[in-house]
Amino acid sequence: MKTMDEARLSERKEVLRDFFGGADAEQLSDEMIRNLFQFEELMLKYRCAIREVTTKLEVLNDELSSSLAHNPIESIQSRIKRPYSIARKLNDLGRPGTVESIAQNLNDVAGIRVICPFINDIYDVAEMLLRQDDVVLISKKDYIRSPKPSGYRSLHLIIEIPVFFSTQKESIRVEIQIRTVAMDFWASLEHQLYYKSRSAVDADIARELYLCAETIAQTDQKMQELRDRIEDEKNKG
Ligand code: 0O2
Repeated sequence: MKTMDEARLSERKEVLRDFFGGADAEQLSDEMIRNLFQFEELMLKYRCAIREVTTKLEVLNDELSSSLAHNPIESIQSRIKRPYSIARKLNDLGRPGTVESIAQNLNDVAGIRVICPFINDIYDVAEMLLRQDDVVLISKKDYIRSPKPSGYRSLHLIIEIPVFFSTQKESIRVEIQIRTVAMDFWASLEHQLYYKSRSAVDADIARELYLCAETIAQTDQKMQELRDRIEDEKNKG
């Protein structure tokens, strides 16, 4: 008996062959169509995982906003890595460029960015998310306590969560970057200006960007202190 995937594959094969193959449709092998189909299925799993983690974060934000008297999450963004970036990363890692290899070797196909108002919110959100018993922490990199040489700051978590489908449950990996509005401002601009095009000749620019990151970090720290003072005053009064 055909599995559900095989049945769906044969149902869609001819249409996909026409769509991608054009006039040379016959040259599009069954294997290529199968890979395309499997890739699409895998991306669907990552999209479902993003939806689950985003819901968890939104629930936490609602709950914490009543106890903390402010929203610890300013915004949540997400993305699925594009096919070209996936292929390039596998190639850089020296891993096979196959669909199986994506799930085995990449942790950041599903990416979520959480933007918080204050530094302490980052750790509150991370702690509460990781306390949930279906969330498994795979790795944690604290680039806030130990910033990257570029000046980049963020808390990075790789987690695994179960996603329930009609016939099975699968553990899917998601990368979560948590940072303040100020850290995000720096990282977004530095990403556009410099991150992907570093070279030895522009050390001056790297230095300037690093100094901007330091200034922003001091401002973040000051904002946290001001908030703590305001909270203390409120609690006293
Ligand atoms: P993109 O285009 O943002 O997706 P990894 O690359 O994840 O396998 P590593 O070293 O474990 O390897 O990752 P790391 O250092 O934790 O950083 C991963 C992501 O953090 C990057 O993804 C960037 O989004 C961000 N990042 C890291 N360093 C910097 C930096 O100096 N500046 C900025 N702006 N962002 C940084 P990608 O896939 O490299 O890029």
